[in-house]
Amino acid sequence: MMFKSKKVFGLSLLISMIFLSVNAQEKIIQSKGNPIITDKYTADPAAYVYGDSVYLYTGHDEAAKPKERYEMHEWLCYSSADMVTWKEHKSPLNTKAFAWAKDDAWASQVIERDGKFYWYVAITHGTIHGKSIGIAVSDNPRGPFKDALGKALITNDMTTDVKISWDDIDPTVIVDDNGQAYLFWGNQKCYYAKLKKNMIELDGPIQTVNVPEFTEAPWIHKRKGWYYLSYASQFPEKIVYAMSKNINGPWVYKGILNEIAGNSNTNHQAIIDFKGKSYFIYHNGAINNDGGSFRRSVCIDYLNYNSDGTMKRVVMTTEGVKKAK
Ligand code: FUB
Repeated sequence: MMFKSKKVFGLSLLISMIFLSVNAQEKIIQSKGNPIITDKYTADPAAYVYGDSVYLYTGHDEAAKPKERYEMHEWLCYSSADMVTWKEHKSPLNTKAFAWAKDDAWASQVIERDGKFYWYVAITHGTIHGKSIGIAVSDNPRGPFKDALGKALITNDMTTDVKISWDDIDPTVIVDDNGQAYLFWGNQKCYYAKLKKNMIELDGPIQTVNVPEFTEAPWIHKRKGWYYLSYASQFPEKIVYAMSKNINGPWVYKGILNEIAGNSNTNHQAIIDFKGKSYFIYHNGAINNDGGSFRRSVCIDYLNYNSDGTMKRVVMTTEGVKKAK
C-alpha cells in the first residue's frame, strides 16, 4: 500500500514537473495592437484554427542592424483563444530538423489532417542548388515536429519554367471538402500540385496557375463555394487576389487586397475565420527604429467580405483587433 502511494506520489510529481517545464517554455504576450509581438522580429505568418484556439506560425528574422539580408534559422509558434492574448511556445521547428537542408527558415504553413499536423516549409537545399520545400510532422500543433519525409518534397530542378533558384518557396496547402489536398507555392510563377492522402507525396504533375504579376506568398483558402488565391504582387509587394469556382481555375483577378505594408519590401498573408470574424494576418517593418525588410513583425487586422464573395481592401491599423469572443 505504502509502496503504491509512493509510486502515485512520484508519478504526480513527475507530471507536475513536466507541466511546469512545458509552461516555463510558454510566455504570455498581451498584444497592445500592431505589431502584435514586440520582443522578436516575426515574419511570414501562417495561421491555423484548431479547437478553441488560433495557432500562429511565423519565421524569425534574426539579422541585427546593420545586416540587410535574411537571417532566419527557426520557425516560431504562438497560440491564442482570443487573438489578443498570445502564448509563445518553445520554437517547435528549426532548419536543423531537415538533415538534407542547408538553412533559411523561410515562409511556411501548418495544416492538420487525421490528427497529424503537417508543416510545409521553404528552405535552402543542401545539395540541389536552390530553395526547396520540406515537410515536418507532429501529433500536436505545438510540436515537437520532425522531418516527415527525410528529403525535400519539391526541389528547384523539378520546376524549370523560371530560371531563378528561389522559385520553389512559400508553400500553402488546402484540403478540399472532398478530401483532395493541394499544395500551391512559387516565386515569379505560381505552381500547384495534388497531394496524396498521406500529405507527404505529390499525386500528379506540377501545374502552373495563370494569375497576373505574381511575385510570391500564395495563400489558398475556400469560403462559401469560392476558392481564393491571394498572393504578393510586384515589388515592393502588395497583396492581391483572384477567385475561382474551381481550384483548377480559371482564376479571375480581383485586384489589391492589402496595400504595401509599412517599411517592408515584402508582405506575406494568412487568412482565417475565427469565432465569427475573418482575419488578415500579415507582416510589416514598422516596429521601433530597427524594423524593416529584414526585421519584420506580424500584424493582424480584420478582413471583410462583400455579399458577392469579393474581399474588401484591408485597412491596416496600429490598434489591431479586439478580443474575439
Ligand atoms: O522571409 C523570406 C521570404 O520573404 C519569404 O519566403 C517570402 O514570402 C518573403 O516574405
